[in-house]
Amino acid sequence: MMDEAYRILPTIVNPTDLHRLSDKELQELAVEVRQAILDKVSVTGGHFSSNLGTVELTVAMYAAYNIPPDKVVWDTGHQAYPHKLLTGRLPRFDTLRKHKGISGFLRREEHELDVFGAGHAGTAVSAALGFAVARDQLGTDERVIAVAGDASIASGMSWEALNHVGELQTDLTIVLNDNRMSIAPNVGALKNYLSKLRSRPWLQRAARKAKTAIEKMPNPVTKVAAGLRHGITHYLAPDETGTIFEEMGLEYIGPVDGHDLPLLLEVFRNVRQLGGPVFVHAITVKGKGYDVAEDDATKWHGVIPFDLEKCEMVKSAGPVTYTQVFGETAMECAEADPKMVAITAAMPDGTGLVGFSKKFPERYYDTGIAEQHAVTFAAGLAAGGIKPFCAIYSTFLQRGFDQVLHDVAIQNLPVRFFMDRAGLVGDDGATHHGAFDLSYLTFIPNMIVMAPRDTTELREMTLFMAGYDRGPTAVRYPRGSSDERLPESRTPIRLGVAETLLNFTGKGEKVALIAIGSMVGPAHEAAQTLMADGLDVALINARFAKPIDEKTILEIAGECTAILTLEENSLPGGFGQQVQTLLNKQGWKGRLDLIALPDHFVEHGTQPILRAEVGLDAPAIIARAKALVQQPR
Ligand SMILES: Cc1ncc(C[n+]2csc(CCOP(=O)(O)OP(=O)(O)O)c2C)c(N)n1
Repeated sequence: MMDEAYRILPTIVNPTDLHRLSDKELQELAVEVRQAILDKVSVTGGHFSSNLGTVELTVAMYAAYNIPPDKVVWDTGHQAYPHKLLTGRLPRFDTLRKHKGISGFLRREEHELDVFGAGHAGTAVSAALGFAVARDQLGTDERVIAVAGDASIASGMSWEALNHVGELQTDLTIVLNDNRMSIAPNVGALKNYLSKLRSRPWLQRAARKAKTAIEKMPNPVTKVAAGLRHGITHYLAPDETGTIFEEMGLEYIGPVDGHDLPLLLEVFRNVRQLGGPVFVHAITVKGKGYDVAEDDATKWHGVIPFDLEKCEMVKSAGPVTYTQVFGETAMECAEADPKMVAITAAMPDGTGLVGFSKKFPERYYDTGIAEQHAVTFAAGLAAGGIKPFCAIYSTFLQRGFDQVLHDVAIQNLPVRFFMDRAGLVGDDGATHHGAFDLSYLTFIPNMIVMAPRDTTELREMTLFMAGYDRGPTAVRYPRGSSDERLPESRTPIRLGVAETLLNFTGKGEKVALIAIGSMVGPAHEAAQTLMADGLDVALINARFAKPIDEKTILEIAGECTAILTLEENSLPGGFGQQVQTLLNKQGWKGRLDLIALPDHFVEHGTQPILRAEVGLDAPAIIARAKALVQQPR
């Protein structure tokens, strides 16, 4: 549908524009918002099923509240496309997740009503409480809402925040968007508890009854508020014990049908009047309104462009991915060793562990969005004599940094970390790039840190890690597949030993490329041009970021006066700086250039665009190498 075909949505620039609409027009608007998500995301790709589930919630909140100054903090932000559409971004929606286009998440730089950016889950309640307390400190009176999903609310941070909310008792509304799904089906005891709450009488029925009672009251505003506070919530289930949220000092309202717009409008208009912390439990359907997405919300969580009419998303087979190779090798390791177990933190599909979960269900653990727990759980398993494979994306392991250091490394426990999505991930942008793991892991004593040059090497490194029991090990690998142009000749993985892919030939000015992981491919490509242009190029595949192969590096340094290091990790604390320290220590007098990610947050865009933008592709390497050899010695 062309943008002109929407009647109301193009007239909405700010949420306050919703105030001039009748409830019937708001219904129509919700239909248009859902249609816009279908129309736009089927063309751009992006997060899909979560957004279809938040349409009515968003329309109702934005109609009932006064935004701005009222504030809504969205957890993670992958379900906030309705928010984007109701804040004037329909004309830019075709640029969703494209380079220089609008982000797939909330970003403060993008819009003033993206009041708090995110991408990692579990931050909304903390941030919203911060806004609420800032309001109290400053003496203003706006309302603050946090919207969190049922998987995000189970994360440790959310519970730390709820604990604090219950203590502070300030005015804050937490909306639980409960669709029973994480990316995969949700897990954990809290999920079971939420199911119990869902089985209570739904607010819809009670509200109608309460409404009749409230309507008889003389002062509508205060009485309705009072009615909700002391009527509906207790009216709902007078015989039942309080929910855990009530026990923690929050007013629990729900369960409420998160797609019943008239009811949601009623609820939010009333909740807005309530003081203190309020917890609204909305039941939604992930993928709502698009049958195939309702039926398989995991498949439709994040989509590539697809045929909207045929409901078909055709993923081309493509070369084998790192994720697949890890998944398969993990199963191979489990076959060989009954003590091996695998752990994911809510990412069974993304980490490649679905096959493992089916083949070895009793040796597979999904902790939910709980990276900190996942790491210390793995440490406990290792201390208890089990061999944990802990598969967490590079960006999400940042959450478990202290656990890696304090629980795993100090005790030198043989936990194996598998960090998918290392380097630039593409369309998800700054919150998801795995830009820092080589830095944040290599300065930890006892850690062994590797990066494979291709998928075959990932398999070999995984097998190496399975057999290494003397302490913690980690391997980081990029999103996607490996560079097919690399030579097939292999040397076995040995601790701290690099692989020499190209030796000096003695013809031309010498330059050595020392690359790690995903940069070996582009370095190899660049080397072909540099050699054709008359340079004598050596190429080292470093394999280990810790311990680095000092012997090989010093040998090569002894033969040349120009070295480039290459890594898809930020410069500070990364691989190149370790090489630099080593060469400085040895008093090497040559010319050194470190190619790495820049010291700023890289935005979203495809991986090739971003790699070119930050100078990590072959043309950039060629230019840097030529500039280096032209520098005076
Ligand atoms: C710290 C962290 N770990 C993992 C993820 C990956 N992730 C993105 S969305 C999501 C599921 C969120 O589920 P829920 O909060 O219930 O929201 P829904 O998508 O169901 O609306 C996960 C695991 C993340 N964004 N942040």
